[in-house]
Amino acid sequence: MNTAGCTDRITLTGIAVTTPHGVLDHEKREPQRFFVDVVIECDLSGAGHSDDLGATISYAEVAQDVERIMTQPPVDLIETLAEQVAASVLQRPAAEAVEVTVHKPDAPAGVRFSDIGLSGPSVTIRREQHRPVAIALGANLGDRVATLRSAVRSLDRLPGLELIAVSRLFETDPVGGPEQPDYLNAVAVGSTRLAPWTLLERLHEIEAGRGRTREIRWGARTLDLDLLQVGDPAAGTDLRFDTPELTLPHPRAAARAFVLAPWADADPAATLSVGGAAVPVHDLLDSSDRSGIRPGPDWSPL
Ligand code: A4P
Ligand code: MG
Repeated sequence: MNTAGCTDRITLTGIAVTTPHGVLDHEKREPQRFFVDVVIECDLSGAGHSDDLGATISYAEVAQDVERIMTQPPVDLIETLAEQVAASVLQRPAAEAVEVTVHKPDAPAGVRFSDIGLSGPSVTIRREQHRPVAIALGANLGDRVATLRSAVRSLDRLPGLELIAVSRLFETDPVGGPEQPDYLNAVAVGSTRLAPWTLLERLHEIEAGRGRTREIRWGARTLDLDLLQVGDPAAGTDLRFDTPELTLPHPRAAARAFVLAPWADADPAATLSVGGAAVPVHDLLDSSDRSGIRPGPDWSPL
């Protein structure tokens, strides 16, 4: 696992809200000034090249969320407000990490603060994205075990992805496409800080590095890496996308034993969002056609 952070930033400085918060009774009645700074770490290269707001985070929306959180009924601590702002920013698919500072310049602290600049107490917190992720691996050309092993090694070294478990190998009959050799399939589960489109781009780079070409849909391949799911459907935090470039959850995962068998093996408690409901992957596997699925060679890739 590599934990290097993204260097791109979106910064909102000094969002000003006058509202009542504090431990003392009068602070809960009388509005006072708060200033909030938000620094979001996210990969801005896609937005920079496409000029597409959907590939970044709208700073206007973040600012409005900050104002909504700050104007909720009074709480005691600026720590509580900072935590809620951070959680709200991290709901955005592109956000890899966030730093939030809440200033309370007029806080009753029993001393006099300087009149210069923004003085007085503040708290600063930094929170990172940790979204569960499941990645399917498949190969049916070349030295399949060696390719899958080196793919797992590349995933394990990918900055922003932390692998937790990799399934056993399953030997599987090809589904769809032209006549082709049997596959070896596996699933890796972990947690990621990356935006799903950034992670998919990294998966495509790993495929390309193992000689993957794309001539025929569902044709034979040295390596296929698919994103099955990002986020946790049981907690209602799984990300949904419906574009040709990125569809989440993977539209064919729920019906394919060559995905479900290794997924349940890597994470026996996994659930998959099917029609908006979180369904145990084990149950999906039980009701799928498992006739073409056999144990593959032994391996311990991590
Ligand atoms: N794409 C959109 N969403 C995703 C996602 N969640 N994960 C786009 C991965 N890619 C996604 O993929 C085609 C396009 O889908 C890409 O541009 C990507 O941006 P691809 O890898 O070029 O082609 P593919 O894998 O042949 O297409 P597809 O439709 O994803 O195929 P499937 O459904 O993954 O099926 N039989 C056995 N036994 N074992 C297998 O592993 N694999 C397939 C491929 C067919 N039969 C198989 C197996
Ligand atoms: Mg694929």
